[in-house]
Amino acid sequence: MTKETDLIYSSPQATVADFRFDAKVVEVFPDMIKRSVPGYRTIIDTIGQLSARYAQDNTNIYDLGCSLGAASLAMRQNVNAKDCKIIAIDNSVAMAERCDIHVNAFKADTPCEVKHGDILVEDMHNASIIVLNFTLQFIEPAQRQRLMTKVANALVPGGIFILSEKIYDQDPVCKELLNDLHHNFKRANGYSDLEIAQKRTAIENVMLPDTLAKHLKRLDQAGFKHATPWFQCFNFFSLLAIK
Ligand code: GEK
Repeated sequence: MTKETDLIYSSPQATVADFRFDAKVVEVFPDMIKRSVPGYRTIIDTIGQLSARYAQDNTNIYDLGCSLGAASLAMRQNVNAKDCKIIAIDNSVAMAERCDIHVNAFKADTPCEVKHGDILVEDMHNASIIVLNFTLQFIEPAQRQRLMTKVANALVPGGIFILSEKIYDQDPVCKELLNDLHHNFKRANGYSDLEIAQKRTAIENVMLPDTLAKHLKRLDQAGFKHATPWFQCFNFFSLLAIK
């Protein structure tokens, strides 16, 4: 795993280009996500715990938008069910290549196939667990309901879907406060105001958060019978839904 510090936005840039998951980001990704996403480690560890409980024999487990495979790895180390296969998918070549090296550097009974592909088009079936950890926010909003329905259809009965996202609050006062608390979190993790501002410019056309209510509505429309948020810190949350 790469140990580089994220300095991508530390110097002033004349024009800040839209954020991309390219080779430069791959190098600093573990540091970037740890310092930017409150609760990231808790969420990854809990995905591991849930995989011990929900993986069913002879099923697939999907990690959609896997980046460097932190969730795949947590699941690989915790799945007890027999003859499961983890399929980790990312549409960034740089991410998928590094993920393959990273995830498969560890020995475990459950195999992990890393695919370079678009989660909107890749086949999904016979799944007992599907993880979408901070990826839906990068999917075009018009495609999100279709993806939720595809996820629900791919799950076997009793299968679990874990969705983590940045959200925004409907109430403007609360929205502002949660944003502020998140910026304080980033400052406390060593990001300067310049880095925070430039990253925000880079990401604002690429990452489009929804409200929690919108996520729950989509899951309901997709046919999930049980859904609940299990984690929230500032404007970051994770929920689980069971078919
Ligand atoms: C983690 N889940 O560490 N198809 C496949 N991958 C995609 C698509 C798509 N259509 N769109 C975006 N991605 C990870 C973190 S990062 C979140 C996920 C973040 C991929 C994109 O290339 C990137 O690797 C990932 O989704 C989002 O648990 O950096 O905030």
